[in-house]
Amino acid sequence: MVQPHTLRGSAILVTYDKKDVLKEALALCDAAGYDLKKTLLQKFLNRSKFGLGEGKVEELKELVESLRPDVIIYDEILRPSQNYNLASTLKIKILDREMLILEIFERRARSSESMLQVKLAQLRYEMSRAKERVRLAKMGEQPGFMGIGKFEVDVYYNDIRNRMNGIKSKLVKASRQRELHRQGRRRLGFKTVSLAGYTSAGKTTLFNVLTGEQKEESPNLFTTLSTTTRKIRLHGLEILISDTVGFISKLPAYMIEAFKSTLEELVYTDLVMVVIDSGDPLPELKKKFRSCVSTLDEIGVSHDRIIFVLNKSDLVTEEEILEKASQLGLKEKRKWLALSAATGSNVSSLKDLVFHILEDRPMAGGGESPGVQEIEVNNED
Ligand SMILES: Nc1nc2c(ncn2[C@@H]2O[C@H](COP(=O)(O)OP(=O)(O)OP(=O)(O)O)[C@@H](O)[C@H]2O)c(=O)[nH]1
Ligand SMILES: [Mg+2]
Repeated sequence: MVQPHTLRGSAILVTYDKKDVLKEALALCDAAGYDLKKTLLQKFLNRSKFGLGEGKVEELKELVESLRPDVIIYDEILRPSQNYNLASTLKIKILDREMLILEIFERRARSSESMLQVKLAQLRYEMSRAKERVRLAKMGEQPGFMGIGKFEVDVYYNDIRNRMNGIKSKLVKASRQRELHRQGRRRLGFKTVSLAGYTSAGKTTLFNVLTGEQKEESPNLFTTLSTTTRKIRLHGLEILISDTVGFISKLPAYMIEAFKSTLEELVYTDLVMVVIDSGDPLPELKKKFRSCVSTLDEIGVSHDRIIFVLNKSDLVTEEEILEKASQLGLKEKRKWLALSAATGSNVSSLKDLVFHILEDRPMAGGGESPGVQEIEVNNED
């Protein structure tokens, strides 16, 4: 199902003067649906008052006046006071990296659970800003911050908290439902495999190849936001395989927290396949790799249950792949292999590897009955 690519508005992008960062920022703007009128490249985006240096703010002001974009996209996480200073000086809405990612998530969410997760992340973002507003109002520094007085700020703050609690309890229910599903699968003796990795690494493409599915794959970031699970048979072994939401660098902890019930699947799975885009240049590859490993650590996935799949081998030579694997430290201590989900090359080796690992391993959480039956394994709405 291809989404109509509706535009959300026009924007000026402010990002770092680094090739890989720029590339990702452009892809994020595209995924969020912004038409870029201009890109401003900077060495530093975290100066105290505006994020930008004051001279650059002047330059930006002129650009805003001549190009009249709907928003400024600021590819760094801004403190509420920095956001406020920029917005009030430039008289335009500022979307920082967090807000931009949230807009993409909002656009992409399909299942009721992922919609709730996005809503929760948005409220958390609001909450961190509201806290700052309350703090400033209490200090009497900015009593009319964004036109809101102290009393209203407190009311607003409580309102956000109540809405968050409402959503959290719905998510807890969804999470319990998942736990029941998991128990059911364990009782039936299924082993489970999950696909994880940086956004656009090719997880869904590989999922489709392994399952014969036709889930949406695209060069856009965050194509997949909800988990899909399918049953496959590997050399006679019944396995449940799940496709999951992609990771991205600088994803704040609260966003990981909001997607926890989806990402939780990775903790309870027998094997996690981390898909890596081996077509990426080395610095980008390393950055994404680190971001995946740290997200997996944060969720609590143990290293011995991870294998690394260097995907898109059709885009690079064999020597390059070996060099990249060695640069990532995979050759010494990790299980890994290279393949191309697009051409199908070496996918059979992956199947063999997964089969051997799962066959030898006692299952996560026990359960011995191999009485396989048809069960509902699709978590999507
Ligand atoms: N050349 C090449 N392209 C690939 C390969 N695998 C995937 N792609 C392309 O990479 C892009 C991203 O693929 P997806 O499968 O949507 O990636 P994903 O990891 O599921 O991404 P998200 O759902 O956004 O996290 C698509 O344009 C795919 O066609 C491959 O082996 N070779
Ligand atoms: Mg996907």
